[in-house]
Amino acid sequence: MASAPHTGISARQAEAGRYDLVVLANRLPVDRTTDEAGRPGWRQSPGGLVTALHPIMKQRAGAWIGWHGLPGPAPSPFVHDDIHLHPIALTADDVEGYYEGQSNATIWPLYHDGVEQPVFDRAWQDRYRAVNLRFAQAAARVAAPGALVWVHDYHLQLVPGMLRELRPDLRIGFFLHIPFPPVELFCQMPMREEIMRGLLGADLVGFQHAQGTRNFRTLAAELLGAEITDTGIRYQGRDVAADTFPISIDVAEQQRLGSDPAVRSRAAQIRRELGDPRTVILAVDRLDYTKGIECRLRAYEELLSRQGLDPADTVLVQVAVPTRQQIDQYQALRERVEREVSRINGEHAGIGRMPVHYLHQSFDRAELAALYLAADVMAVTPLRDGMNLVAKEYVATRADGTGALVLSEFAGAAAELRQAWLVNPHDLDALEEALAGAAFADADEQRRRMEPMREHLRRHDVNAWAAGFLNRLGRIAVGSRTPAPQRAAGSRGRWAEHARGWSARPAGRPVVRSSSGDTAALARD
Ligand code: ADQ
Repeated sequence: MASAPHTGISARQAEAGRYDLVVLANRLPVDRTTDEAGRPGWRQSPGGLVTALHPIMKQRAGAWIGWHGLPGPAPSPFVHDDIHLHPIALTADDVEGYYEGQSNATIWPLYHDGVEQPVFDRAWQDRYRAVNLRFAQAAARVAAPGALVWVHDYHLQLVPGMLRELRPDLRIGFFLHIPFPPVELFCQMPMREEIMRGLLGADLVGFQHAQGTRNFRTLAAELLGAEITDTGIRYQGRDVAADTFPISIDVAEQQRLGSDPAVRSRAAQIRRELGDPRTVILAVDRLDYTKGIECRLRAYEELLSRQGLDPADTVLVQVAVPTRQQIDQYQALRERVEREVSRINGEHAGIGRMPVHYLHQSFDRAELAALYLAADVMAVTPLRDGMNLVAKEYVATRADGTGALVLSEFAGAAAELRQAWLVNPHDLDALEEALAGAAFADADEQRRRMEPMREHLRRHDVNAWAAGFLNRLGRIAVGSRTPAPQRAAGSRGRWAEHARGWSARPAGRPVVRSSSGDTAALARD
């Protein structure tokens, strides 16, 4: 089969629905780079999902559909590191409405216990529908007959239902990386039935935690009148399986980094640079209000004030990765955190020593691993978190079984890492007790707690997670084709109207397909 110049993707693959495995995620697994001569290129983005899916995507020549990260036209489909990438174009208005708005200012806070007030906006909802339809159409175009399609995360919850209408032959899986909320919270959502119908378009819906799976089943019954069966959910004549698939990390790679002499020597250097304190506490988060950074700082400050921890001999390293900086709530959080860090340092620092080191930066994997090795205590105390991979990375990196993990009960990881110092991060006393307990644990206690967690992770790494989901999806017989009852046209049925219009009118929109397999015009739909 001839490959198109520049892209490496054959024209048939790009145009005629040749892919047996298709992954959809908001972002492509690559980031834009520019070399020294100013030439643009791509680099694989760091992250477990890419690592987990890379071998299977390569083996099955799968396609990945996602946004390339910049507003404007999408690049043509191309191959990077053996993965076939199909960029989706987002306009500046799409980024504002679908991504920053509906995804990150409505759904994100609502699904995280409403720890910040979700903002509801009809224009954002329309953008969300339009962009979800664009993703669904792209998948409908490139998927082979009977292909397996895996849709990821809260940005794309309407896609399974839309895709089911466009391509009933496909086997569709959906995995939610963040928590799925209880009925009373979810029901605040103006698009609630529409989102549930979108998700129920999948054959298999996966969650991080059993609570999310239970919430989903309850909502399907209460909101849409679906029948709950032993095996899943029966809705409009189809069976939908819902189950728990806790995501994990690349354990082997993390262990390799933890034993790498260069990383170990960097860890020793970090401790020296911090002034060789008795206790180094580390926290690594995206600078997000769900991560519990402010509660943690408050607990730490109280411990210093009460001499529960010695300010002269304790350092907290707070790494806060910049994230979603266009959104008001994130800008406000950054200001509050930075003010609090200054206040603590103002009150407790001495000449040449600072109780809080605040790093608003990204690090490469090796530097992050060195930080994990340098830390006596890892504080992972989100107010709510789907899983939290940092907790797992810390445990896997500590090859000698030392270290102490303080972990929020409200992180998905707490269901697996039971030997951590589990804590309610809203309870200041409990948080202080857990931090002090972890800081003063002896090596025996550290090993007694860390070893079973390391063993658990060895058996449950990210490859096992991906294989578990895909095998389960592959075994599911595609649901019966009982036609869905026609809905009266109304705001909640709008995407279905769009999707029906599109499928009934395949030539209704000008589609530019060059012989090189350039589908960019389609992606800009
Ligand atoms: P996130 O909210 O982004 O993910 P998390 O699970 O903690 O949260 O993953 C963060 C990742 O970023 C980790 O792999 C970590 O190593 C990396 N990272 C953190 N700080 C960094 C830094 N300074 N530089 C470089 N890399 C850094 C969402 C959900 C989570 C869920 C994941 C995966 O919110 O609950 O665990 O998806 O499903």
